[in-house]
Amino acid sequence: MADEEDIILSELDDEELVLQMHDDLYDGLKEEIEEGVNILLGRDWAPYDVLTKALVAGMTIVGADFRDGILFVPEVLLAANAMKAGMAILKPLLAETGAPKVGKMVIGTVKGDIHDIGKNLVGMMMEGAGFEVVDLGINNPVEKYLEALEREEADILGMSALLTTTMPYMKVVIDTLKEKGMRENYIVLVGGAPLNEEFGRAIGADAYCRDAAVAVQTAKDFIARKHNKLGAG
Ligand code: B1M
Repeated sequence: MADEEDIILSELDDEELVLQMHDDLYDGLKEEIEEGVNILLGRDWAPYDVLTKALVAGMTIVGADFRDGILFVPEVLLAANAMKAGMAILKPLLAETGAPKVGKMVIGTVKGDIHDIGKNLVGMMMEGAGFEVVDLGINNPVEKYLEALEREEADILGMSALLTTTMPYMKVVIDTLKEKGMRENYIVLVGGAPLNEEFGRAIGADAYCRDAAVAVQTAKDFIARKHNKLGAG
C-alpha cells in the first residue's frame, strides 16, 4: 500500500483529492492543504465549493473526533492552521472586486471564546457579497463591540460563539445595546455551532445564521428592508 509520501495530489481525481484533503486537514498538513486548494482551483472549481466541500467538510470530521476524545487541542490547532492557510488562498477569490458596498458589518467572537474560523469565514463571504467588514477578532468584551459599532457607523453587528459557556454573553451585548438606547440602530446577527433559532430569538437578536451563506442572505434581506423603511419614511 502506498504510504503518505507516495501520494501525488495532482494525480488524484477530484473525489479522491477531496477525501485526501480531509485526511490532510485532519493531520494538520498545511502545505498539502494549500496545494490541494490550488489544484482544485486549477481544475475550475468554484472557490465556494473548494471552501465547503474540501475545507469545511474536513473540519466537521475533525470536530467529531475532537468531541469524542480522539483528537486533542494541539492536533485541532494544527488542523485549524491548515484550514486557515487554505482559506487565505480563497479569500481574494471570494471577494468581488469593485462592487459598491452594500453595508458595513462589525463582527467578532464573544468574550471568553477564541474560536475564529467560522467568524472569519462569515467575514470573507460578507466581503465577497460587497459588505465592508470590520473584524474585531476573538474574546471581545461588550465595550469593544459598542465602541466599534459607533466608530465605524456600522449597519450590522455580527457575533460568533462556539461554546455553550460563551453563547450567553451575546445577550449581555444585546442587553447593553438596549440599556444605552442603541439597539434599534443595528441589525444584530448571531451564529456559531451551538446556537439555534430559538436561542437567537430568546436573546433578542434579529436573526440566527446557520452558516456563512445564510449570514450573507440574511444581511442582504435586512439591509434591503432598512432601505425600504428609510425610503418610505
Ligand atoms: Co474548540 N470546541 N475548544 N477549539 N472546537 C468546539 C466548539 C467543540 C464543539 C468541540 C467538541 O467537543 N465537539 C467544543 C465545545 C463544546 C461545547 O461548548 N458544548 C469545544 C471545546 C470544548 C473547546 C475547548 C474548551 C477545549 C479545551 O480547551 N478543553 C477550547 C476552548 C477555548 C476557548 O475558546 N476559550 C477549545 C479550543 C479549540 C482550538 C483552539 C483547539 C480550536 C480553535 C482554533 C480557531 O478557531 N482558531 C478549536 C476548534 C477548531 C474546534 C472545532 C473542532 C471546530 C470549530 C470550527 O472551526 N468549525 C469545534 C467542533 C465543532 O464545531 N464541531 C470545537 C468550522 C467552522 C467553519 O464552523 O465555527 O461552526 P463554525 O462556523 C460556521 C457556523 O457556525 C456559522 O457560520 C460558520 C461558517 O459556515 N457561524 C456564524 C459561526 N459564527 C458565526 C457568526 C455569524 C453568523 C454565522 O454572525 C453573523
